[in-house]
Amino acid sequence: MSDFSAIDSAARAILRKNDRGGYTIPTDGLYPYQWNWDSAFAALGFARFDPARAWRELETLMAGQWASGMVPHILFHEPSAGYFPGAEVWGCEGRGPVASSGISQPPVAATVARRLYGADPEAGRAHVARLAPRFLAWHRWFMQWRAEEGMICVTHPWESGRDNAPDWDGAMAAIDPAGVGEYARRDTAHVDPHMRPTRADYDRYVWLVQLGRRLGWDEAALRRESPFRVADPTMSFILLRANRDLLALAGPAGLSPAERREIEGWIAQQEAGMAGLWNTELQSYDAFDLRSRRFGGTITNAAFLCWYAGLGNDAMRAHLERILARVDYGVPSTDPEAPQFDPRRYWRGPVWAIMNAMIGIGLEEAGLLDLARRVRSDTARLIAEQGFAEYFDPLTGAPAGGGSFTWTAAVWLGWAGPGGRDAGRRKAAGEEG
Ligand code: 9WN
Repeated sequence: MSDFSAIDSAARAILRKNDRGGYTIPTDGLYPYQWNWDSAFAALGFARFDPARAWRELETLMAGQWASGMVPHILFHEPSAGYFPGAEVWGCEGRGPVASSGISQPPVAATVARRLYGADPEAGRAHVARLAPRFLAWHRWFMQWRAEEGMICVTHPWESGRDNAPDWDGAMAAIDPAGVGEYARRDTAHVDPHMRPTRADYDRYVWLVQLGRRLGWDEAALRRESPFRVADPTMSFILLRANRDLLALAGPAGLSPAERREIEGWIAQQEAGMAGLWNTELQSYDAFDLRSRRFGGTITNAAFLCWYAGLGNDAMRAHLERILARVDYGVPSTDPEAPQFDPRRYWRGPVWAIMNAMIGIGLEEAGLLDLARRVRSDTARLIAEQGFAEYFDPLTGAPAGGGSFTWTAAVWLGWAGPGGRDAGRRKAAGEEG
């Protein structure tokens, strides 16, 4: 299909259809609530045709912030029977202004806010002034509770946003989920179970939620007691990028000199900490299990977020070239040469448009234009040929997971499609977006 304006309209229609009035659900049925990083990407899509709605998306997300600064990974605005685990399982009543989960997700929001602001500084000024103190408190929460040796860790695979990536296999195997009890998954009623995490994964996901609940979602207790504490390349690279973008917004947002120095300190701490994510054996960035002091041992698409954080190198470029040469559609979530590679199972092989967008943006900024073009055109081709799937098989392009997916539509509008290319900059220059 080469009628790009028809694809643009279809993408807009998906955002409108998934709009629940101020927040956007990822897709109807499978994910009926507001998810954290999904919302940030939704804003990127809305920015193309309704900037006010884009800002609203970020504002409803940040309105769910806890007093600790944490911004939950799910905000359960309206009850729904379609998803497990719901608010009653998390046990976070009264912790935040909106019913929510007890963990966070990669902080993409400040980066999106910078892009929205760049597209129209005049309209954006009041929004960044309101939002930046919230971003600051959220990033501070990460630095206080999740920074270990300058790396940013997750306390649940769901927090990384890459639920069943091989990165967590070692830490997950160390959990004995005995006593987790009976529970009924809802995801496999919506999607082919072969495209979803396994039962063994789910037992441990639920076990970790029960642990967090038992510990009252107390971060100090989690740091002391949870067997699952893994330094995550997604979280580390995305937060570093978000800190740089927040610093860039400091002027218009009216952050104080002390607050700017605080952000600069975080950036320095994170830059130094990245060495801890470098697996010399693999010659790649990798997840690092802080309990066992072992690397994950597999290259995932998260490692290729290094350029997005301003930290790429030749070894990572060589890995990306090697991996792209093995698939028709990049970037697979797991190295196709690794034994864990499974082209249809969620984060163990499939291509995800949002990861491609961040990888591609980083490559463009680093001047690796051929690679950036390949990642962008593969993403555009997948969407044009297969529609707005949650994820795609990197070997055949076949759509997988949920359909009519918000972030896939948003990535088309905001980055992969012809209109998304440099939309922010063109708008700022007074041209059509
Ligand atoms: C758990 C909503 C979310 C994404 C995650 C993706 C998936 C949830 C699930 O869906 O996770 O948070 O139930 O599988 O892995 O990245 O934010 O789209």
